[in-house]
Amino acid sequence: MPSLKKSLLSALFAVASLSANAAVIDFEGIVAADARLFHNATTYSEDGFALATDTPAGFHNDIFGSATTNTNGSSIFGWCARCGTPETLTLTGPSAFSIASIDLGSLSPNGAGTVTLTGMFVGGGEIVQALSFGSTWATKTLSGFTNLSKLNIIYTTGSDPAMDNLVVNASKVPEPASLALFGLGLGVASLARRRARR
Ligand SMILES: [Ca+2]
Ligand SMILES: [Ca+2]
Repeated sequence: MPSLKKSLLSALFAVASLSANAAVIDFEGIVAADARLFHNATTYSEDGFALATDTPAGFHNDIFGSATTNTNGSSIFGWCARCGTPETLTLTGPSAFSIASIDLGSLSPNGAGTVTLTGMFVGGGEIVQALSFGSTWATKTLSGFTNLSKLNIIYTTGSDPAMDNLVVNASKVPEPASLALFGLGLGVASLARRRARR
């Protein structure tokens, strides 16, 4: 009975997706359109994720409102406008997490350069990807950045990097009710399999 099996499977996937926490870190909601706030911040939190810098106050780690500088029309996070050395931003989640994409651009109409992402896997090891940025904002799709304990976002070359819309997904410890449902689903699925074999 393939259609029953299919619907059972999709029900299972629906239950499984309850244990994931998808979010977009978009830096909205705390800055007026014409403001430049969060100046020289060292930590920022959104959707259960935290962004920290290894560079103390004195550099630019700002959320810029949509009407300032070279934004994408919304609030963005710009950093390291005048760093002499690379600055590392570190993203951590409420648990192991993945990141599917990030928007990169430049604060300045003439800014361009390279940002390197290094994802640290929960079980050890890392994945590294260098991404170019320029005055035109672009979405960078990432592959393999899953099951991470943290993500380093490092400005490596150029000037005035900025980012927005980090599409992240953190695994969450399933609640007992979800676990019970999941177990029930498994039982029904194996029953259906047994029936189908007859
Ligand atoms: Ca958000
Ligand atoms: Ca934004």
